[in-house]
Amino acid sequence: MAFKEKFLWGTATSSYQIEGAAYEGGRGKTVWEDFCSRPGKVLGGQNGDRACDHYHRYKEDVELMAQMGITSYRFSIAWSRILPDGTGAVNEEGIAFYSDLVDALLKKNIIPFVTLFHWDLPYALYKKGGWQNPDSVTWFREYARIIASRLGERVKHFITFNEPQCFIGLGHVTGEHAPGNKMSKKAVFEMAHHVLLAHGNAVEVIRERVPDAKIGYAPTSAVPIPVSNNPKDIDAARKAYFSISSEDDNYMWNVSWWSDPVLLGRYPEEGIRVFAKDLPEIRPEDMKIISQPIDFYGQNIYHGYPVRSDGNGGWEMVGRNEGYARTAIGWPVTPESLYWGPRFLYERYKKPIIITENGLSCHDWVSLDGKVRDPNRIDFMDRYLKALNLAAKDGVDIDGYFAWSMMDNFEWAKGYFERFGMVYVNYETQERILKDSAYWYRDLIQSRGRLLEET
Ligand code: IFM
Repeated sequence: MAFKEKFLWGTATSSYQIEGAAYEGGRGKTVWEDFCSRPGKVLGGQNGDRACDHYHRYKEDVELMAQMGITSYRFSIAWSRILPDGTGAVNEEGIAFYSDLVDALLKKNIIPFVTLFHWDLPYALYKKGGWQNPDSVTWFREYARIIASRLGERVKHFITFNEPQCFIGLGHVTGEHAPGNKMSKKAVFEMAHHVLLAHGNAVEVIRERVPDAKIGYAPTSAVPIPVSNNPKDIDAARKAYFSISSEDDNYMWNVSWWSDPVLLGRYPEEGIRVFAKDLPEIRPEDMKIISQPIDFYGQNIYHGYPVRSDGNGGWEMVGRNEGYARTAIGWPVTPESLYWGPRFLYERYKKPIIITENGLSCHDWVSLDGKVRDPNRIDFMDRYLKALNLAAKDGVDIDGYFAWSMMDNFEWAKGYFERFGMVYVNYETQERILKDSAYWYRDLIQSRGRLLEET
């Protein structure tokens, strides 16, 4: 077994997707309530008002985590529960909720991994220009300071942003997610720069308050998978992974624009060239703050795509086989992405890697005997974790794996139609049922991963 003894066996969720209680506990409105209320934006006109009602049922949920034997739990904090208007007076009820959750986790020896921002921007801040407003950097710094000061004695693991590609790209380029805008490239690059500055400021302020904190970042990527082990194909896939294109519908969907500044202290040259006319002023002192040292590099990986050398030092995509394996949401099943992704990222950024999300949606339902059978999820996780173990064997420094998701939840524009959880949620009754995959994961964790090598 290549995984470390202290490997983090986790599950992940996010505030808007599970908490519910959208109008309780002093929580302020977020961009998602507004987006969901607009006709046609979310399948079935659904929203996260109640979701999994985790706000009221967190004790039961932590009990389920303990039954699964997870060693760490990644959750996000709703900024507007702490600061209903995004800035100003702290809402003590919001602090109390997360503080109680942290206590419940620690009581079960589950390490809390706090994500500061998983897309639910306070609506009041959106009305002030959201991420386009340069003040967003100080708004976020202050919010991070409050969280670090109030929870930092018990919480030692922090992630600043989840998938900036999505909340900036899907939220402001394609408009598929809240706040649902299609903005100019100039505006989008300005926002992206503010998000990176906000990240660096948060790292700095958490470090000041919690000197023993482990701090990371959780962008996402689809991974180019070399079609063969020929070094030319491997090199082609590596190039594809870090390349930048302005052609795509969502030009924010790339690795290097979001990660080079954070980990290498500079924007990628290709991007500077391709996006030149739309870039804001980038000052050397900005890069210093953006590249505050972090402790681990999180990455959300769900799938990849085949790539080969084009014979001229470049790369080209290769079509998939007809009838290729797909998850319920339609994403390809590509376990190799959990080998090549961590490997390429570790080579370039040289930071311990944590897979901060990985998983799939399945067509799960309750069988006549009351169980939820999800063999596809077990097979998927088994294959992906085997690939990750292989990456660790080949020298990639991997600290942990968080399955997405702990429980079924509100899948953004897809509403409740996609079930990503290892715990089934009946949204009518709020009953929870551990799916077969939850028991499989429990056994795997108990074996400290050894079962991966026995089957
Ligand atoms: O549900 C999302 C999550 O919020 C961010 N990463 C991908 C998941 C599945 O789509």
